[in-house]
Amino acid sequence: MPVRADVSSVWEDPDKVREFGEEEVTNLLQESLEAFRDERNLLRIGRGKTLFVGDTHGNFSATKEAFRAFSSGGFDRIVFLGDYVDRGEEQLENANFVLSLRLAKPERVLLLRGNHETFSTNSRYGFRQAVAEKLPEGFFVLYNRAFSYLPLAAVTWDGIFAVHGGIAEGLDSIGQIDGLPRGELEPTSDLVLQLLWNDPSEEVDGFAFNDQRGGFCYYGQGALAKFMDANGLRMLLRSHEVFLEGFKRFFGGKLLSIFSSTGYCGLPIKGKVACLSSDGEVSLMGIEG
Ligand SMILES: [Mn+2]
Repeated sequence: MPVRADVSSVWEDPDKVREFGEEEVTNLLQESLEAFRDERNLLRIGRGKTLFVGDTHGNFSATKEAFRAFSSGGFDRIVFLGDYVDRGEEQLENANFVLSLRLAKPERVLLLRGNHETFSTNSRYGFRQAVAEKLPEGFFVLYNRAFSYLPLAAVTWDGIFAVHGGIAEGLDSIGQIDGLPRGELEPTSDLVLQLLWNDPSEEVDGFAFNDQRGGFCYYGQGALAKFMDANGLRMLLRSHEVFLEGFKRFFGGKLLSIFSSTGYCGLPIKGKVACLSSDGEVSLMGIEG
């Protein structure tokens, strides 16, 4: 019987995550996999003050800062939009931290899958190496197995659609999302890949080939408006792209993109998180770290 990871103590003191040994990590990953597997692909968020966190990419201190803002700000829940690993200095700590939060209080913590929570991507951008430096062979696949069951998107009570990349060409209804396959280390579904990889663009109206992202799409205002009208949505909240100010609004404010790490790849990013009040107002908050 493996030693259980003490996720409640991590909730009280995030740095406790540094004390996890191999058995605790094994248990954390197995319990996370089982918890995600029991969730739907599309999470439903009921009315309440909600904090959204964009890419953190191994920046454990930025994630801790976001969690402090959540804890001290009277929030009902926190939603992470993916990209916990790759690039940063403390990728294992960052991943273990968000997984611990999710297990400690599942009703208050939601985790979505980012494009870096896929095998081919995190093999290339640092996570495989970060795991190999601290844990025996085999753990890299255990992490990816847990990641493969992460939910893909969420929708709030007041019509905000939250997803890592964006809308997908060929996906007309949010109701289709629950039917998409999960549990693949490397997603094979074109729609899953687009949800994780697509980027908005003011230069196109519908969908267009995105040559920066190797085969995925740009989506324009027309494509987004059509999707939002068909699904009774009012805003798309996503992450996935770096902006020096930590955010960018597109399409007259119908889309908000946030990035929550700081100092990403040597760039002086002013990381931001997004706050949704229980009245449905969306505001931005700066992240140090
Ligand atoms: Mn991304």
